[in-house]
Formats: sequence, C-alpha cells, structure tokens
Amino acid sequence: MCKECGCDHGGDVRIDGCPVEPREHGHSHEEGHTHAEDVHMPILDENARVAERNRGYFEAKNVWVLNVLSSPGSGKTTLLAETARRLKAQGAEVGMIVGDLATDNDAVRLREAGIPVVQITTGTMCHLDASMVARAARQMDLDSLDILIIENVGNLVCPADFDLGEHARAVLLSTTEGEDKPLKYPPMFHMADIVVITKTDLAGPAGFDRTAALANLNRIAHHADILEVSARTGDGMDTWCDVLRHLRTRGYAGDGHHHH
Ligand SMILES: Nc1nc2c(ncn2[C@@H]2O[C@H](COP(=O)(O)OP(=O)(O)OP(=O)(O)O)[C@@H](O)[C@H]2O)c(=O)[nH]1
Ligand SMILES: [Mg+2]
Repeated sequence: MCKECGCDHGGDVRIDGCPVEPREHGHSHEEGHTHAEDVHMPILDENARVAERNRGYFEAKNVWVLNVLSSPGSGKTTLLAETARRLKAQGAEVGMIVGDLATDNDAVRLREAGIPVVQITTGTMCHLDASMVARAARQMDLDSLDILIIENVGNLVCPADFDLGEHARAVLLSTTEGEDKPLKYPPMFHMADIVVITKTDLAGPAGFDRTAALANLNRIAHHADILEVSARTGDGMDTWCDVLRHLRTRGYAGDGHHHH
C-alpha cells in the first residue's frame, strides 16, 4: 500500500498483460519467498533496496535510465514517442517501460516509434515501484539498449517517493496546467534533475505566465535544468535530445540522482 494515499497494493499488477503474483509482488525476483522480517520492513526501505539493485543491474548492462514524471495528460507519451524517433535516428538504442493503472494505449503509441516497450498496468496503484520495474526490465533485451526511459503513472504526488533505480528524473510541467504547480507539489519538482515545460505551442491560448513559472521552478527545483518543448511543433526537441545524450555519455559517476 502506498504510504501517501493508501492506494491498494492488491494483486492486480500486470506486465504486458501477464499477472504478477501478489505474494511475489514487492520482493525481488532472486528471492522468491517472503522472510518474516520483510513483512514489517517499511515499504520505502524495501523499495530503496530493490531500486539500488536495479541501478546496479542497469549499470552492469551499460544502460542509462531516466524516470519521467508528471500529472496525467501533461504530455509524457507524446514527448517520449517523439524523443524515441529522434534518438533512434541519431543512432541511440532506446527502450521504454510505461506505467498506467489500466490499458496498454501508451505502449501501443510508443511502439509506433519503432522501439521496444513494456507496459506495466498497476491496477489500483498510483505509482510505479522498483520491483515492478525489475520485472518489466526482465522482459527487455537490455544488452541491446543505450537508454531506458520509464514513463511513470500520471501523478504529481506519490511517484516522487519511489526510486526506481533510475539515473535521472525528468518532471514535466505543461503550459496548460498552471504555473503554480511547482509550489503546490514541491517534493516532485524538488527531486527533478530536469524540468521540461511542455506544450509551449499552447502557452498563448492557455495564458501561461512563463516568467512566473520559471520563478516558481527556480524556487523549488533548485538544481534542475529547465527546458521548454513542444512535441507538437518540434520546438526545443533538439535541445532536449542533446541533454539526454549528454547525460548518457557522461555515464553513471555524476550526481545524477541527488533526490535521495
Ligand atoms: N498542442 C499540444 N498538445 C500536446 C502536446 N503534447 C501532448 N499533447 C496532447 O496532450 C494530450 C495528453 O498527452 P499525453 O502525451 O497522452 O499525456 P501523458 O502525460 O502521457 O498522459 P498520461 O499517460 O495519461 O498521464 C494529448 O491529447 C496530446 O495530443 C504538445 O506539445 N502540444
Ligand atoms: Mg502517457
């Protein structure tokens, strides 16, 4: 159960449609059965442990991992499908894991970019956790990837607490959702390594106050790089892809996950 909102940790998690056994859930794949002390281990401690193992596994496979977070509908899938097309054209091998409560709609959209995608459906859970990602990653050929991008469940609250084993976090803020979101949801924005202002083509019609948004982000997301992108028009896409390739090239030694 998510400590923030009480969302159910019941057994309805599926990976590409296949049920994940409830008893297995939350435990690593190498350790199939439950130890008595694990039952009382705080969820986030257990998650942190699995996340560290994911990170080690990704690094052993030489895959750089990005966790993408934002509110529902702020443009994650649209941005990531376009990102996949561009990175692929530049010679980077990209795979994605996408989380939603239900449907494989986003996986279908992302696969249209010609990349491997694994869909996690969480049933009732409002965030991805490290063990779900460990299971989904087992479905991918990590040896063939340079970059793995994880689209988290659309939610500005709970996913902030769950390290997935990523190397960096990108948090999206769309021009249509209000420039005060960073002030209202500080933990999510505070933990961002990159903030992407999305749907810049809609800034005018939405009455987006860019100056206020940047001021709010500078207050809350101190150390984040701030980018402005329209996946619709392509504005800002080259810079965003350059940042990702730069981070990937820089490798794993940097301070890529100072959110812990
Ligand atoms: N005009 C415009 N619309 C956009 C842009 N990016 C996304 N949209 C639209 O915004 C809506 C939501 O986009 P998605 O990419 O599905 O958003 P999401 O964050 O993946 O949504 P969830 O996965 O449900 O949280 C869709 O109707 C998109 O077409 C953009 O840059 N400009
Ligand atoms: Mg989506």
